[in-house]
Amino acid sequence: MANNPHTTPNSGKPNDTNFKTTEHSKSEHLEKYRSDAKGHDLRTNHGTRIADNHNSLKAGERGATLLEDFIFREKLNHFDNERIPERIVHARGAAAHGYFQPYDNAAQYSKAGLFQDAGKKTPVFVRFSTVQGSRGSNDTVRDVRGFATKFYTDEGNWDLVANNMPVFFIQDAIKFPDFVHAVKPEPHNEIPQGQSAHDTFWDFVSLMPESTHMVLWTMSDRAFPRHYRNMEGFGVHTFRLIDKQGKSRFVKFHWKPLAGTCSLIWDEAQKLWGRDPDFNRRMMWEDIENGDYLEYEFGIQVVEEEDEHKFDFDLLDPTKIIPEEQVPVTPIGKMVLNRNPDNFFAETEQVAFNPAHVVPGIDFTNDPLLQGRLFSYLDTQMLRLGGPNFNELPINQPVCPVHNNQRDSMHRQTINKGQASYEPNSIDGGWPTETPAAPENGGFETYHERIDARKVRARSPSFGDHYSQATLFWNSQTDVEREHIIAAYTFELSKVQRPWIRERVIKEILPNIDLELARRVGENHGIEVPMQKPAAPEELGKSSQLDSPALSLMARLPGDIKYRKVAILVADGVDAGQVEAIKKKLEAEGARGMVIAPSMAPVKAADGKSVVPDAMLNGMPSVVMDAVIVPGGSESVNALAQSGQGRYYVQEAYKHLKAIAAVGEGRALLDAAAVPTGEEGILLDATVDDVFTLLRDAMIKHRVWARDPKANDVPA
Ligand code: HDD
Repeated sequence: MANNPHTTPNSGKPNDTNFKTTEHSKSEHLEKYRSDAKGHDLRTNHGTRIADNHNSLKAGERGATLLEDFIFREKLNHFDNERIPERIVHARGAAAHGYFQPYDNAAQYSKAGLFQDAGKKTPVFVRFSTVQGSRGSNDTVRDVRGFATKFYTDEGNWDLVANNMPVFFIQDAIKFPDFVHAVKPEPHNEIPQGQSAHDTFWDFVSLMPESTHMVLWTMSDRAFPRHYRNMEGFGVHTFRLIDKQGKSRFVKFHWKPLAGTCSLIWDEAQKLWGRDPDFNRRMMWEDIENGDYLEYEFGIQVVEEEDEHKFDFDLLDPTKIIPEEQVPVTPIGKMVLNRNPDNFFAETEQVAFNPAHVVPGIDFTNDPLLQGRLFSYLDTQMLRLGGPNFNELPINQPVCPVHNNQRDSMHRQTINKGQASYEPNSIDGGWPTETPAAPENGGFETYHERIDARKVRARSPSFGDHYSQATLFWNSQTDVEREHIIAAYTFELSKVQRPWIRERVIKEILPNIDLELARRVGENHGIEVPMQKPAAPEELGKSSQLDSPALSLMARLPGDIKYRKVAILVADGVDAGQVEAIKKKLEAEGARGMVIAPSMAPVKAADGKSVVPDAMLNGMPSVVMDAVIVPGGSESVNALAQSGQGRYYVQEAYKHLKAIAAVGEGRALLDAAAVPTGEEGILLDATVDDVFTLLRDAMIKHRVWARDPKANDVPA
C-alpha cells in the first residue's frame, strides 16, 4: 500500500554522514572498474567468444566481405569512434595519483574535512598540462603549465585547478575566448603548434596591457620547467577559507615543490621537441615507477577580511600576486604523487576538473575571472565527455556516497531504485534529504558576503594598474634570468610577420615594464624605444615594493642531486672500475648514472670485463641528462673523441650550462671537443672520489650560471 503523503517524509538520520576516506579509498574505488585480460578469452562486447580474429567473413576466400559479419562490424565501429574532442585548452597532459596530508595548523583556517586531522591522507589525482598545443604536441614548449588537483575528500571532490604561474593574461573571463583564439595556432593554416611566437598572440597581448605581467612570466624560464617535480603551482585567484566559527579569510593557494624549482635552457627545450617530445611526462612516469615520488608542500597566503583593501592592488585582480615578502606563504600540508594511472584514456583523458567543485570550508571571491570559470568547465565537459553523466566516469566519481534526483541522459550508469526522483517526496521516505544549515552539519553554505551595488557592465578602477607588478617581477630576476627574458622577447617577436605588431610591443608595452628591457629587445630588432615610459600614470601604477626575491627561480634551487640523471660516456677500453664507482656514488645521492656508449653493443672494458650500455649517444642525448662524466681508459676516450657524436655530446652539454666532469684521461674528450677546461663547472681530477665531490657541488646549483654569457659562442 502507498505511503500516506501527509506523514512526515523521512525519519531517522542519513547513514553516510560520517563517511571517511583513506589514502587508498580512490584506488580501491577504481579497482572494481579495472580490467585485466590475463587468462581470459577474447570476446565481442556482448560476450560472444571469438574463434577467428584475423579474417573477416567473406563470400569465398577471395570474395567481398559480408555485411553479416557482426564481429568485424562491431570491432571497426568501436575503433572508428575511439577519439573524443580534446580539451580546448590544456589538451596535452600527464597525470598521477597520490595523497594529500595536512599539517596540524591547517584546521584553524578551514573547516574542510581534509584539513582537520594531521594524520589523515586524502587521495588525489593531479594532471599537469601545457595550454596551447594539441594532444600530440611537445612537452617542453614555451607555455604555461596546468597543475590541476582533484582531492577525493570525505565530503566530496575539491578541484584546485591551478597553473605554474601565479597570474593570468586577462582580468575578466569574457575575454577568455579572445585570448585563446589569439594564442592557439592561427585559424587559416593551423600554425604554429604549441607556441606563442606568432602574430595573433602578440597582436592581442600588445593591445591588452593587462596581459603584460603574465606575458613576462611566460617569457621567463618558468615556461619550460625541467620536471613537473620542479615547478610551483598557484591557484591564481584569491579564494576564501571558512573556519569552524564561520569566519572567512582571503587566501591564495600555493604548491611548493620539495625538490626545488628549476627549468630547462631555451635552446635545450627546443631541441627536446625533436629528441624527446614526451620529456616531462616520461620523467614523471619513470620516476614514479622507480619509487622516486613527486612531493609538494601546500601553502596559503592568508589575508584577514578587514585587510582586504590594505594592498596597492586589488585582491580580486587575477593579474596580481601578493608578494611573499608582504604576506608569507604558510605551509599547511604536503602532497605526494606516488602511482601512475593504469590507463591514459580512462584516467588522464577523461578526468574532468572544475574550479566550482568545492567542499564546505572553501569558497569563492568575486574575481571576475574566477566567476567566469565557474561556468565554463562544466559547460566544456558536456561536449568533451558527451553529456552530463561524465561525473559517473570512475576517475571523476567522488569516493563518498552520492545521491540526488538528477536522472537519465546519455550513458547513464547508475541504476536508481525507487519511484521518486524529486524532493520533497513522501513516496521514497523523503530520501535523499537536505543537510539542515548549521556549520556542524556539514552541508555547503555559501559565505554570506555583504553586497550593495548597482548592476553594471564595468571594470573596477582598482584593476587599472597593468605594469607595476611586471616591473616588480623584472626587478626580482637575477642577471641570467633577465638575459633569458630579453632573448625570449627577441626570439618570439622575430617570428611575428607584421612590423607594426613588433613595434607596438617594443615601443608601447616593454618600456612600461623597464626601459632597459625595451632598449635591449629594441636593439635586437633595430627599433628605437622611447626614453620614458609611455603609459598613463594610472596604468603604470605604483608598487610599494621594489623587488620580491621569491619571484626568482634561483630562490628555491634543488639543494641536492636527488633524481638527477648523469651521462657516463663509455667506449671499448673504458675503466670499468671507475664506471662502477661513479654509478655507486650517484646512487648513494639518490641520482642516476646512465652508461652511454656509441652503440648498444656491450662495451669491452680495459680489464676485459663487459659493460652493458643503458643507451647510445644519439638515443639518450645530452639534452635529456643533467650532467656528463667521462671516465678514464685512454682507448675509450680516444674513440669518443674521434666520434662526432661523442664530441657533440659534451659540446651540447656545455652550451646548456651543464656540469661536465672527467676522470684522468677522460679530459682528452673535452679537449677534442674544444670545451674550455679550467673554468667553473668543468671538473677534472685523477680519482672518482675527487671528481665526484666537485660534480655534486656544481650540480646542486642546477646549472653553471657563470657560463651563461658564453653559451651562444658554442655552435652545437
Ligand atoms: Fe582554465 C582547463 C587552469 C582560466 C576555461 N584550466 C584548464 C586546466 C587547467 C586550467 C589546469 C586543465 C585541467 C585538466 O587538466 O583537465 N584556467 C586555469 C587557470 C586559469 C584558467 C589557473 C586562471 C586563473 N580557464 C580559465 C578561464 C576559462 C577557462 C578564464 C573560461 C572562462 N580551462 C577552461 C576550459 C578548460 C580549462 C575551457 C579546458 C578543458 C577543461 O576546462 O576541462 O573550460
